[in-house]
Amino acid sequence: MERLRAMKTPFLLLFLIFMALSCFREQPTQIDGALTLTLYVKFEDRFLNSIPVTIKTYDYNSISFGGVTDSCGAVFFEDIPWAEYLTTIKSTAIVASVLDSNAMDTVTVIASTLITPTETSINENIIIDTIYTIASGAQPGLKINELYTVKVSVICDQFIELYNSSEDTVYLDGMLFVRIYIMLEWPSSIFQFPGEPLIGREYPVPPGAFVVVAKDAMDHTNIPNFPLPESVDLSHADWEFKNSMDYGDYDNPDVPNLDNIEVGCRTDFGIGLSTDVILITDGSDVNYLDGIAIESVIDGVEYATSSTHIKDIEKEVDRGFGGIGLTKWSGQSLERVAVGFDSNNSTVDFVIIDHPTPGYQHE
Ligand SMILES: [Ca+2]
Ligand SMILES: [Ca+2]
Ligand SMILES: [Ca+2]
Ligand SMILES: [Ca+2]
Repeated sequence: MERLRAMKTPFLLLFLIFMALSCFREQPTQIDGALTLTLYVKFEDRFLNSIPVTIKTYDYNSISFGGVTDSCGAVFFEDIPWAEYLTTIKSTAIVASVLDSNAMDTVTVIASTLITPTETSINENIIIDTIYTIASGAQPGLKINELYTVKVSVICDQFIELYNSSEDTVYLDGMLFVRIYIMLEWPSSIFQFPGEPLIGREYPVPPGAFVVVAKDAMDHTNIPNFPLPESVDLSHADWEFKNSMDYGDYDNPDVPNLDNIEVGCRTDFGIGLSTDVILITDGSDVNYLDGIAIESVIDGVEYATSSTHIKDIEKEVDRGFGGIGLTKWSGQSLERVAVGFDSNNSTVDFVIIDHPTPGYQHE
């Protein structure tokens, strides 16, 4: 009994102090268990206003709180339990255009950040932190890492290289390669990996692995009567585009095929020499007649040689375009500046390299 009474008293005291302090919210509370969290939300160098922010802790039966950033880009959470919080953001935002310094673009920004209070800090009950959002589509995953499009001659030595920048194995089963004519509603070549989209597990790509998809998987440097040493040997590509309705389309028996799914299409996968948009999608939307669903897009890259090019794909997929200065027939290639690096803005994500690098990253 003695011990019970002794334990009850401090609890009662704490409760009374808590009640008293909660009447004066402007005073800092120093009670263990109360935290004041101020989060600033940024995209690139700009603070974002009117962005919904959710914080959630699993420490106390998974409690979550929501708020919206003010005109300074700040959101406040007061008197919340002292705990580790997962901060998540997914919202449309007005951000600076990458192609026109006087314009703004609407993009979807995302963030998923862990906020951990430290007991060693002087003001352990007050946390002020900045959440850096990224464009949706820039998170790690399967990336179009290189596009070798300009060729060295009329031969079909083009390829697209994928790279898995995530920490998880991804599966190519049922994924689509799509060439875009104008915007997602107008695809112009649609080829599919074998297997079941989303659930298939036949064609794994481990973390950090490259996948070379050739237009025609042959050694283009050593074609009888037409040797082109400056071209590229794609006879060991991982995959090749082969339209089974195009009997003239080369088929390397040792290299598996992606086949065309577009009714009536009898040509190989088209890759524009110096201007195009190439997408990889998860294959969940194969009804291409009403366009390609943006939710199914895993990665998309636009490229064009001219700086005055007008974009052909939604800025949600790629805010800019790479390839300014690419020269037809030069044998140059377009590769991400660093392996898998993706900010969803191909203007800065890609660089022109002198020679293609199928299956590896340029130095
Ligand atoms: Ca082919
Ligand atoms: Ca083949
Ligand atoms: Ca991307
Ligand atoms: Ca490469």
